[in-house]
Amino acid sequence: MVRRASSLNTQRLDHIYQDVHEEDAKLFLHYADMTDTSRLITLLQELEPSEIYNLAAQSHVAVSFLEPELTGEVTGIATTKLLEAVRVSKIPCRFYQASTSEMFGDSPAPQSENTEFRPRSPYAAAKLYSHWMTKNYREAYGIHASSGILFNHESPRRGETFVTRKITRAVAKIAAGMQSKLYLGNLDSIRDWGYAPEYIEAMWLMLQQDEPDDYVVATGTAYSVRDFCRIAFEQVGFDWEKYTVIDERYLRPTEVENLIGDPSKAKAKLGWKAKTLTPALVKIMVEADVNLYSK
Ligand code: F7E
Repeated sequence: MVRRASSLNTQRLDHIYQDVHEEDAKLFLHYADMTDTSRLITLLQELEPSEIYNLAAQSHVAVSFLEPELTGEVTGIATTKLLEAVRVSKIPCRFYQASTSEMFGDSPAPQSENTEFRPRSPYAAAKLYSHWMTKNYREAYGIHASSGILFNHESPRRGETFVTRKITRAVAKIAAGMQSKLYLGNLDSIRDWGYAPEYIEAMWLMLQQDEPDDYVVATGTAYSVRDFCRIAFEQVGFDWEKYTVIDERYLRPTEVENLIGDPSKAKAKLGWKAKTLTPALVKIMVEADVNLYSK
């Protein structure tokens, strides 16, 4: 599904279209907006999908403090609209909900499927609502609906305002002489950063199981924003401290300090394990941005 906008916003899918004749195409985009229940129903009736992946969200935690109501509509209520569309259309499809480690908030690490949820942002509260609604539709209506509680997952296609890509892009631009400083907020936050393509495989595996369930997907390792920054600058032989400046504008009203996942259940039940750990991920992302900006 793609939201209609007056300028194109599908750049991150362009590579899938390249050199493909229409008859060989495997990807089709359909105009729809998650807040439009009747469109969700007509689209489901038209396509009769076998699997639905709900990744739609206002997904930026800092922005959710500025737009809490919109975040609630799109990241929260819209999930119910989609689940209702599945229920009333009676199409026997499987449903994936993109839940998030942000739902754990300030619960002590490591966090697993049994950890208490203590959300610390409008984004996290909206995602937790969607998480519980997914579970409710599973139990109340027997829908094959699973939630993946994914910890941060990144790649060269990551949006430029999330901290990993902001750092790797700045490293590449500084190395190319196109930027002089990198302005960041809280360097102390600990995150469990994995490689997005592997996490997508875990999502797919959840929908291939006989029974729907909830799974934590993570590497189980911990790095601070400072660590990420240091490793990224090391890739181009620079000292991160010379280029990084703290800017209070990037601090959040409430912060999530410590997210480290316990992926034991995903390993035992899905046979899934992260292969790319944070230092290797940093390398992939810095290399991609260095290639981009050296052009
Ligand atoms: O922040 C700190 C910031 O925005 C990571 C989303 O995909 O993952 C993501 O949420 C940490 C935070 O991601 C800057 O305060 C410091 O502690 O990259 P982020 P996030 O908030 O962890 C989860 C799993 C999701 O579900 C979300 O949708 O880095 N930080 N300085 C900064 N963060 C940003 N964005 N920009 C800075 O300048």
